[in-house]
Amino acid sequence: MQLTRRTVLAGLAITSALVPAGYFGGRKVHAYLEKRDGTPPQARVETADISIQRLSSRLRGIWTVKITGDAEGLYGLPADGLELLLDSAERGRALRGFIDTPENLRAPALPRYKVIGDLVGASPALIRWRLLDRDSARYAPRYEFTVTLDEAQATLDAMGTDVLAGHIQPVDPQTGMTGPKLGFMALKHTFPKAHYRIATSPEFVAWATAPENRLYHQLWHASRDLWHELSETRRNALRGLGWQPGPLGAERHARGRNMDRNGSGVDFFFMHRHMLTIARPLNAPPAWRHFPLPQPAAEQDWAGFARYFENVDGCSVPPTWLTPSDEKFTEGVELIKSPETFHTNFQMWDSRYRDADYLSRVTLGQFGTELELGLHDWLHIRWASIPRDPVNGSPVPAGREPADFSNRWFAPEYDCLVDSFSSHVNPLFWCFHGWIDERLEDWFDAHQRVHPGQIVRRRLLGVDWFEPGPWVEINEPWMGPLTHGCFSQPGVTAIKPLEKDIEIMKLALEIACNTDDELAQALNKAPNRSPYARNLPVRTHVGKA
Ligand SMILES: [Cu+2]
Repeated sequence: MQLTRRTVLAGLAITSALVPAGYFGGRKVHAYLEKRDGTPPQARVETADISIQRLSSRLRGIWTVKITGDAEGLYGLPADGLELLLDSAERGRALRGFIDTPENLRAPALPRYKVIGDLVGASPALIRWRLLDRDSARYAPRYEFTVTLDEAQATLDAMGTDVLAGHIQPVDPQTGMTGPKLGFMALKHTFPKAHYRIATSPEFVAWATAPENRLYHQLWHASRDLWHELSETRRNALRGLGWQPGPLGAERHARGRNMDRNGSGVDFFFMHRHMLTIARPLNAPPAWRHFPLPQPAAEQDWAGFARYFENVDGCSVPPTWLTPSDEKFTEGVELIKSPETFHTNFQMWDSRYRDADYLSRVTLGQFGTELELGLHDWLHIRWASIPRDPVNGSPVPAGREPADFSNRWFAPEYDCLVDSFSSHVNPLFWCFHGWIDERLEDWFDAHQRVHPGQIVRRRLLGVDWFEPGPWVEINEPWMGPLTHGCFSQPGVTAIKPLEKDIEIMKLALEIACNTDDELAQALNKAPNRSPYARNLPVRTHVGKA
């Protein structure tokens, strides 16, 4: 038959293909086909929504497994002491991992069972995955898991440890049929804080945790962080105690309008360099060369994944946490801790703040302010663990109230990085403040290269420093009132007795932090949120791409 336009159209009409096409038109055909059973929708890039991302972050890590029932244990593995690694990419919808003995999970050879599952439609009430058997012919499924992430158990446990409970069904590798159910439980390993991994000397701990040094560090930051929000009455009260940030009447706020033009960035660099000159002889942990990399994927490097979640070198990013009273804080912490932010921001800053081209264009004050309010705040948050009551270990997601000076917060265990009362007790503080301090030398070198001699070195209060000039805005960096004694610096009369100095600092903190001023309330909707958490990122892509 000759194919003419008429015969083709007639043929199409008979097979009915033309009827819906003509009837619905282009877009309607598409909708029609999508609705037809059995016709899969076109593939799209889809990212995990926020509930899946939060489920993933609870699943990710190392678990100890217990299997009960007729056949104890998994075929080919010992009955007791098995571990489960669970992993899911940041906005991924797949679940991967392994089950094997703790030794095999840390060895180069592929572990026996691989976890494979997806999180589409998953919730804490229902998570499913299969185990693929390395020793089977085609990496066939050998077990099917149906589990629940036990919310009640996690809430009951003071440490908030997650528990997975449910059942396993063995799959016959020959027939694909399932066998009788076995019971399954898994307990998540708690994340060991840096404090357990990075040794510090008793002298360092004694100095860092001394009440006067905790209060000094908190008040030094609070005064300059909150100054721009305080009423004149409160400012005068702080002036009366000598705790205004800078010279009387010419105070230098660190946040708020024009903070990059008042030289407060110089204060930031100098005070922390001064702290480092005290802490280094006490063997404070050394500076990071680079910011530590995010976790490796379990599927690619299971041993590295296990090392990361055991926090072997103390530098792993601790898990994020939910703060029910402050959703913006929850979201900001999640984003700052994410692997993507490491690549979009932290590694970019690591380059920019060593780049002579950038450094030679900025004054010390501009550089200090940019670094303090950006990278520095985010370093404190990225490497922070959920704040806990140091006496009973229970989580305090929103953190210590800034003017709560109950005894328990003075315990050495309280080293929360998002609270300036405790951050310098944490070993990681010295790793990243050491990194920040070394950028000052890069800044000096950059200026020497481009306009030699314009920055002149000097010693100030026992610290290697710089003369004021075209690139250094401030002659006398602010260290607190002369009467305080600033971290026991020599040559300054400290308030005696020490108890009086401590009480003055507590009073000054109450004035600065316990504010009911309308302006402060309006500017800061979560009044107790740490100043380190003032500039929080927000999620730009919610749920589906
Ligand atoms: Cu500090």
